[in-house]
Amino acid sequence: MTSTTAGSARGSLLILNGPNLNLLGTREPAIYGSATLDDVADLAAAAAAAAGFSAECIQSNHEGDLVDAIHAARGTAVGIIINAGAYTHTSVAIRDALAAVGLPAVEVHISNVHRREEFRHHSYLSPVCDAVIVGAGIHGYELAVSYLDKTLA
Ligand code: CA2
Repeated sequence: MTSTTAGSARGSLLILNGPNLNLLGTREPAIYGSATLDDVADLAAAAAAAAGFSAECIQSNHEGDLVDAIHAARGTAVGIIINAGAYTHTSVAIRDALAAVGLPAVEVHISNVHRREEFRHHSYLSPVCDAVIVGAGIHGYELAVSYLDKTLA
């Protein structure tokens, strides 16, 4: 799933969502709430637009697609917001891609991963992200846009 808003003065934010996040709003509402991924894309795009950014929202269940999207952001985006889903806890490839492009990046998790199973407590991505937002529900995406709004020129 990909959606893109029209160009803006401050440039584009890449908003990346990883595996199974396409199921948002269909199952596990106690953990992930009832909003859908389209709702997340709309919310993030609206927050981006209010701050003068455009937004490209991409979801993929495939690690290599996420790596490709991060590479493509070099030269096209000014910042990255990433919820890599379960790849957060496994993917050296996504970590290396984020480090390689060197764009400001914010890691977002809808749930409070630290209140959940031990295997969710470690993120390969946090050390290469500028900020990490967990447990704020889908509001975390707006907080991530706000962080980039405040920290990007
Ligand atoms: O809390 C988050 O945002 C997570 O990144 C979500 C991932 C999970 O593996 C991470 O540990 C934390 C899982 C996304 C699965 O999304 C679903 C949504 C609705 C129904 C089923 C799965």
